[in-house]
Amino acid sequence: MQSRKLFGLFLACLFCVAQLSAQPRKPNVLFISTDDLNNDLGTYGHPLVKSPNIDRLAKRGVKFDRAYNQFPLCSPSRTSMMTGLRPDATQVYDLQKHFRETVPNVVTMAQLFQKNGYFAARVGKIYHYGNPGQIGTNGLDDEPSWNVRINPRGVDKDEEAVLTNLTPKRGLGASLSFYASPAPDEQHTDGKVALETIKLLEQNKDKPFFIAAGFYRPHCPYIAPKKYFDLYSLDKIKAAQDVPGERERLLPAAVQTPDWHFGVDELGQRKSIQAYYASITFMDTQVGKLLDALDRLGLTENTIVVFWSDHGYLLGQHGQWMKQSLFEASARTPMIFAGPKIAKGKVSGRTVEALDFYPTFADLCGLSGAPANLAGKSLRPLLKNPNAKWDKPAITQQRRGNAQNGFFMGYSVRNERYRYTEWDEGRKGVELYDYQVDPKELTNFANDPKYAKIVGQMKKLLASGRGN
Ligand SMILES: [Ca+2]
Repeated sequence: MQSRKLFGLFLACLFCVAQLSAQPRKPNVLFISTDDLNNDLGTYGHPLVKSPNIDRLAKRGVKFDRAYNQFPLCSPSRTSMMTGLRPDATQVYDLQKHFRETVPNVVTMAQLFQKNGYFAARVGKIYHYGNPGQIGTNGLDDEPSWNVRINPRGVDKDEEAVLTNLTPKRGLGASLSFYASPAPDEQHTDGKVALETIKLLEQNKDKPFFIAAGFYRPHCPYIAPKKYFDLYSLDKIKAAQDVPGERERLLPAAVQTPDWHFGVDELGQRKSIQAYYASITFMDTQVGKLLDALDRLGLTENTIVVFWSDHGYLLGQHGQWMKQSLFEASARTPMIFAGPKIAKGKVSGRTVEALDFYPTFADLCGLSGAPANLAGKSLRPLLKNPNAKWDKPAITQQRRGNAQNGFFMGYSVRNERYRYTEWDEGRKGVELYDYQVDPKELTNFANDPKYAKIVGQMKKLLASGRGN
């Protein structure tokens, strides 16, 4: 009798083990982040830029055409993305303040992965890192977020001494500066980011992982191996054409600097664009190495791969360069998802935000214990059906002013057709752009009576979106 009972117990155990092993393993996440990359990619229709690896990721996933960051500056954007909170909740508006000072007990996205049994690691820049100043350090990292963190440092740091700087009065991290390096990919910081990430994939392939690969290019200084510069003939690269009267017409608050093109001449602008594109293709090659490694390790099928940039980048439009503005090219970012249960080769035109990553991963990976106050929304319905109904707009904000004279904020709301922006709650002006008739945002329709109804609608949309 006793032995029969034991046998029964044994069978029950066997059944349990079989059940457990039959449970589908939680999907892994490889989160690929880049710094200061706009949408100048082949897959987004750019006529010159070569990005074959990001393009092939898009071909097997969902590409968002209207994805926006919350604050087009490294630390505010990245902090918002990793905490799932709007910048007004984290109060991180600059490159100095750490969110643990303001929301000390927040559970970051990476922490939630850990709490759910995932291995969470980063290589390179995920939270803010002075680029290039803090390469090789932890930067403004958040230690509790990671099981492992790796800070590669490449030959590009040494090459800063020999680069060409067209704006020597600006800090190197905000300069138009470049260098076509003789050193191979593997010796550059981003080459090392790829190699170190691949090592982590190899070492941790048998457990659920959230591995974040944080590339530094195409952020300036635009240092990349020479072979990538050779892909872009200078005579094919055009500088942005200044539009007569635009300088006088733009709201002073709307421009990041009144120093048009930083005073750099047209040839210098074209050389900067060439170097920016070279940096994109160099970074893209490193992305390809990660995708190849997933294939080689048999991980592609069960790994959600995301490609993202912390914000966009202006290359001379509106006389402006880089970020910190609420124009489309600064607020917009590439965003691509590929992996299990995600539609293949689809494009979504819905307005989505970087802070949607957190609830999306929590949803796709079945993570429990996600904070109740996440401001984003799971993109799962759009990853299944990219044209699904969706009514959430995207909100981007930017601070202006300084400590001496006071700061003020600009808030911008984007739906599928319009962008509406209020500077200092409208005291320093409002803007309305209609991308259907004016894709280069050259006409501010905010005071056009024909658009009065739209302004009213967008104003409401902004007020409701800012609050969550
Ligand atoms: Ca950045």
